[in-house]
Amino acid sequence: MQQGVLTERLKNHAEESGLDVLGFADASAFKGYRLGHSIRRDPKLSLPEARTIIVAGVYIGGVTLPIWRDPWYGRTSRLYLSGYFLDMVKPLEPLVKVLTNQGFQAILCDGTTDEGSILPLKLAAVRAGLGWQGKHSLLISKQYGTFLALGGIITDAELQHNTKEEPNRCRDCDKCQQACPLGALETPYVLDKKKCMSNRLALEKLPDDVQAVMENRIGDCEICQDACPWNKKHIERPLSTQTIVSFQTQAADWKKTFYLPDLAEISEKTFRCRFDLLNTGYPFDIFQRNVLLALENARRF
Ligand code: B12
Repeated sequence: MQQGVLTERLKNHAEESGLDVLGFADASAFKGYRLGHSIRRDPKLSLPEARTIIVAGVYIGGVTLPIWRDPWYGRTSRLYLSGYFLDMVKPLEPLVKVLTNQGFQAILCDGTTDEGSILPLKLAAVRAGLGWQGKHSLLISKQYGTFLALGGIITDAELQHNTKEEPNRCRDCDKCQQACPLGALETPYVLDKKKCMSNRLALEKLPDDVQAVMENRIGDCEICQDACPWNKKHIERPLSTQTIVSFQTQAADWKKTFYLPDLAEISEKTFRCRFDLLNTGYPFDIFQRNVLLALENARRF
């Protein structure tokens, strides 16, 4: 099959799969990627004949819950609720099938393999022309802001690669850096994982400085994203069909799901039934600890 025809076929499947953006990039190594010898740096370490990285995004910005402003409800993130917390696999499977049916190899970027992931997705997305990395280090798309969950495929198919990267449009804006209450963005473009609340809310022992600013957060933080002007501009629109379907199977009634006094009572079994579908990997005891602390904060409010 011709390169152009295959690219078009993949684009059609992407649309049917509920993917909002799709880009193609060459599969050379990510030289500036500072992760030592991580397999993520070089797609050819995963697939020696790699020629193309396919990067896809699903818009998740529409998942704002008004109850997040109420201290009696547990707050999470759009990524958490989207079910693509660790990786975005399901919507990409049809694309893998198109490629393998044509005799190509295609490997999905899946957070459960290797060292957690096989592709640095933000960098891959920049190369594929989907946006630029903001000072919060996240990918900003002109159309969707930071609210794109990303997924990727490495393949040996030679597809039409993007050749023009989006220019960085952050200029002198430092709203995300100023907004982070824990100083995780002191160096622009580099997230200090050791300070980031999203990371630290999942720690076994919750540090005091996190407890002091977590409010009703029970997992994840979106403060830097809420401050980003590109998210204020971006178009609010309903979620793609696929995302809505997966959401409905998870929890039809978010209000009931996140009411803190009820959450504090749920058993590990109920937690598994309700929250494992969100693919967050959060252990029950850490989730429960955060719920109890959030409840304490609500009582103090
Ligand atoms: C591990 C991980 C985390 C960890 C650690 C992140 C980290 N930066 O170290 C933790 C748990 C903290 C985390 C948090 C979040 N994550 Co995360 N995370 C990942 C994961 C699995 C790997 C990222 C990784 O490899 N990080 C390692 C570091 C080294 O990479 P980096 O931040 O890209 O570092 C680069 C910059 O520092 C850059 N850099 C350095 N100097 C300069 C200078 C300039 C000018 C520029 C442009 C760049 C630059 O170079 C480094 C690369 O060498 C990816 C999925 C994936 N496969 O990519 C999701 C992913 C990046 N996360 C994502 C999200 C949404 C989040 C959260 C917002 C979660 C939330 N609350 O909703 C927060 C982000 C907060 C923030 N400001 O970044 C999304 C990003 C989507 C997007 N539009 O960008 C991804 C792609 C997951 C997904 N399914 O879509 N995450």
